[in-house]
Amino acid sequence: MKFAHLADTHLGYRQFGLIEREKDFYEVFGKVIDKIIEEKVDFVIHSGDLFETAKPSPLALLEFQKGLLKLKGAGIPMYAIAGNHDSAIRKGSIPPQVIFKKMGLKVISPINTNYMQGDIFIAGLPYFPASKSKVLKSKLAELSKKAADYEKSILVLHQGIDNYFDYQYELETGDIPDNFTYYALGHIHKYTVSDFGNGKLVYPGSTEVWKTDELDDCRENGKGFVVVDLDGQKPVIKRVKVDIPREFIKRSLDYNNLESGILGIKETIKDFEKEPILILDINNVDSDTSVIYDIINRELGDLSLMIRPKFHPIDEEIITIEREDSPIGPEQLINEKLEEYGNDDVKKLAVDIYSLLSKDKTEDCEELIDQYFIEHYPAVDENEDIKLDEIEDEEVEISEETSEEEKKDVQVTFKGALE
Ligand SMILES: [Mn+2]
Repeated sequence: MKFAHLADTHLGYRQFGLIEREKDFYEVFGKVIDKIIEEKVDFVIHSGDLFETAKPSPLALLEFQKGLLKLKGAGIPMYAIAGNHDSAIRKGSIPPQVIFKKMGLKVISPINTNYMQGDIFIAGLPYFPASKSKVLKSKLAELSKKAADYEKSILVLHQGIDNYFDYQYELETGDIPDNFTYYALGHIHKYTVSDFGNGKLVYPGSTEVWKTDELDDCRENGKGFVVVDLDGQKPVIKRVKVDIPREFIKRSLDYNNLESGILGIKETIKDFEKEPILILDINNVDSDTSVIYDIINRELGDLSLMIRPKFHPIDEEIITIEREDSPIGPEQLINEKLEEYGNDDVKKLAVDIYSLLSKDKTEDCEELIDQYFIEHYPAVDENEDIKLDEIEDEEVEISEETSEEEKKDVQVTFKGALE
C-alpha cells in the first residue's frame, strides 16, 4: 500500500499582490497531481492549508476541483484536513474542503475523525490554535486508543511541534501519541522527516515558495511531496520533487559596483522562461535610494516579475541597548517594560515580534501577528466566540444531508479502491 502525502498548497495565494504568483501556485499544484498519478499510489493525504483562506475565490476552488477530479478519474481517493489558513473559526462556519465531499473528498474533521482505507486506519484533526491545545490533546488521546486496534495507522495533523518549529507551536513532542505508524503533518513549510515512536513523522513542506525564507530549504530539498510505502516494518519515504514554475534570484550588490552587479544578474536571467523575482541587498549605499531604485528598475524591470531591493547605508550599524547597572538583553527589557500590563500573552507576542524583526523575518512576523489576532479576537466582526461543539453540529447536519448520495458517489468512483 502506497500513498502520497502533501500539504500547504495555499491555493489562491496572491504573493506580493501578483496574479502571476497566484497562477504559479495553481500550476505547481497541477504538476503535483500529475506526478501523484504517475506514482500509482493507492490514496492521497493533504495535511491542511489546501487553500490560502477559509473563503477561497471561485478560481481557487475550480483549480482544486480540477485536481480532485483528475485523481478521482485515476481511482485515487483523497483525505484532507483544514489547516490554520483554511480553518473555519467562526461559529457555524465550515471549511471550504466540505464543498468537495460530494466529489469524493474525504474530509477528516472533529466529527469524522477517522476512516479505513483497506486495513489502514487513518485518523486526524483539523488545526487547533494554541488556546485550544487542551481539547486537542484529549482528542489525540481518543484517536490513539482507537488506533491501538490496528496494525497500521496514520495520524493527520496541521500543527507546529516544539521540536520542529522555533516559535508559536501548539504541541510538544510528548503530547503526541506514539503508537501511529505514520504522522502526516502539515504547517511547517520546510521539508522535515524524522523518526517518531516506531514510525515516521513527515512535514512534506509547501508546494511553492510561500515566504522568501523558504528559499534555502527549496534549494536544498526542493518543493513537492512524499510517497510513503507502508508494506514493510517501518514506512519507507520517497521525496518527489516538483519544480516551481519561477525562479527567485537572491543577490547582494555593492553600490560602488552597481553596474557590474546588474550586468551579472542580466546575464543570469536573460534566458529564463518565466520572469524571476529578484531579491536584492544593495550595500554601501550613500545616495538617494529612489535614484538607485530607478536604475535597477530601468535595467532589470523588463526581465523580472518583481524586484524587492533592500538598501543598506554605508554607515549602517547595529544598535545595542545597555544599561548602567548590569547589561540585560532586549528580550528582558521588553518583558520588564510590559510588566505593568500583567498580560503574559502580550509580553510573549512583543518578544517574539522583536526576535523575528531583529532577524529580518518580516513575513514570519506578519504571520505571527495574524495568528495572534485570529486566536485572541476570533469573532470580532460577528461578536461570537469559538464554539467547536457548534461547528461540529453544523457539520453533522451537512454530512447527514449528503451521506446517502455521498455513499453512492464514493461507490461509483472508488469501486475497488476501497475494498
Ligand atoms: Mn501553511
